[in-house]
Amino acid sequence: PLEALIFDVDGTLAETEELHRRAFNAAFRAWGLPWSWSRERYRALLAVTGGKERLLHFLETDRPAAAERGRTLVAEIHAEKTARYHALLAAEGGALRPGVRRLLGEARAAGLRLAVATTTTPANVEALIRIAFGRPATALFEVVAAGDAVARKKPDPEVYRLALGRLGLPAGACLAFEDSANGLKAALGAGLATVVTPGLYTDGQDFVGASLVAPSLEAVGLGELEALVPAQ
Ligand code: XBP
Ligand code: MG
Repeated sequence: PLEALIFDVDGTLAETEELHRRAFNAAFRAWGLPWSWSRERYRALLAVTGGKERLLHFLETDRPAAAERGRTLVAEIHAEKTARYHALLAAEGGALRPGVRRLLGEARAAGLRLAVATTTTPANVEALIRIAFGRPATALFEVVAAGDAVARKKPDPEVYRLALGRLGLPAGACLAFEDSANGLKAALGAGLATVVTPGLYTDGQDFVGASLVAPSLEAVGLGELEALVPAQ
């Protein structure tokens, strides 16, 4: 039976990728770098998960001269980007995707356990949850498996395995929630039945293997979710 729900953050709880993109561009400007990622460009860049990994990939493929300073430059720009992202979240609010707040409430009321498995940093999870719920992330999610806690980011299943280990549950007792093909691959790789709600940057991707694909969680109820995992 269903015992826990494990949520991706970016794109799934909230449409944060546009804020991430703008935060990257603001960080480039702050560093005097004449780089700017358009929405179209960012859509392609999202194939590389993890902000630091994405930036390194951009340097290696587009800016070989800067790539020589590689990881140091990436760490510096990324720290600036994280600060800009927090400022954007604070200024514009962390609007949750439709159905997210209601489903989390229903799940808690039904005694389900809640976890997060994300590529972004714990600080970014904390910032979003505090702004959206007015509470610390740990007040809502028993387990937060995030970013650099694993060696290999999504689509590798490691972050989902970490979440399952911390919950102390088998994959068959849990459901994953994702918005992207990379996230879905990670969840499936850990043996999890997965609900996909494609978002602004992930619509049109390949979601084969998902247990349910819905435009959002707005019309998704707990009963429907319970039927997606084995009864025994
Ligand atoms: C989201 C990501 C993250 C964010 C940026 O992937 O790839 O990198 O874009 O966050 P998922 P950081 O939703 O599959 O976890 O810059 O903090 O990495
Ligand atoms: Mg995502």
